[in-house]
Amino acid sequence: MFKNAIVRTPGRSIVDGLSSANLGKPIYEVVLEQHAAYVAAIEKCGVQVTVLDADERFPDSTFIEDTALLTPHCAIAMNLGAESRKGETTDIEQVLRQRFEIVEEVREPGTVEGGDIMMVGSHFYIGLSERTNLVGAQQVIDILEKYGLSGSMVEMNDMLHLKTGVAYLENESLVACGEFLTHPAFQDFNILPISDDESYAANSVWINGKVMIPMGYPNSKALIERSGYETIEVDVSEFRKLDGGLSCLSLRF
Ligand code: CIR
Repeated sequence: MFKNAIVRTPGRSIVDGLSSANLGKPIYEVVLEQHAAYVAAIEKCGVQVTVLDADERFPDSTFIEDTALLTPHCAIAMNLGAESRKGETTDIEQVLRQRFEIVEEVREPGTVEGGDIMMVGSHFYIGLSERTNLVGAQQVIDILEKYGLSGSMVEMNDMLHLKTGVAYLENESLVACGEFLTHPAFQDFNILPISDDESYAANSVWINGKVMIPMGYPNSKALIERSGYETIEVDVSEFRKLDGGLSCLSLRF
């Protein structure tokens, strides 16, 4: 169960965020509305949300999930793989030090982004993406093992982050799309397959028994509900324009 979440208000500079989506620039007023609705949806799941001020220096800083991994034993501040995002961690480390006794760090030449890490109980799957390298992933695994946790690496080719295409919904179940449908790392799970035309819905988030899913993906919604979950739809279309999904907008612990 999650008790807390940390989010960061999007800044006006979000219009200059990294993107490969070709969906146009986000509209700031709508970004703020969608972000507020996202926070309200998490609160509805019984989670206390800390909202950090916007940081205009970093256009992508609202995608706060990428900056850290939070475990019951320690926080791990990431060294982001995207050059323009590296500075985001400095500020987050201060925030984490107020909440966690132990704050570990991923260091150069290792790079890891939190969107590449999927928690399954005490095990953490780490995608080797263009943002997360082997040295960084090994650093995270070494840190996890110090605290009785474990990690393993997942080869991947097609997606920005691991959790762009797979999300653990507890109960041995996960939603997956594309390359993760047949990926050897996930074959022991009950896989709820997300079709290519709804692949954005593979970035859903389990929070305290409910599944938050992006608005506008009816087949995925029906599939998840048929599998026994209550869903909460949240419109994050403005964040999609920057390759961002539901999970990347918060750190949950
Ligand atoms: C980026 O490219 O870094 C941002 N525009 C989107 C980050 C999305 N993060 C995530 O999926 N965890």
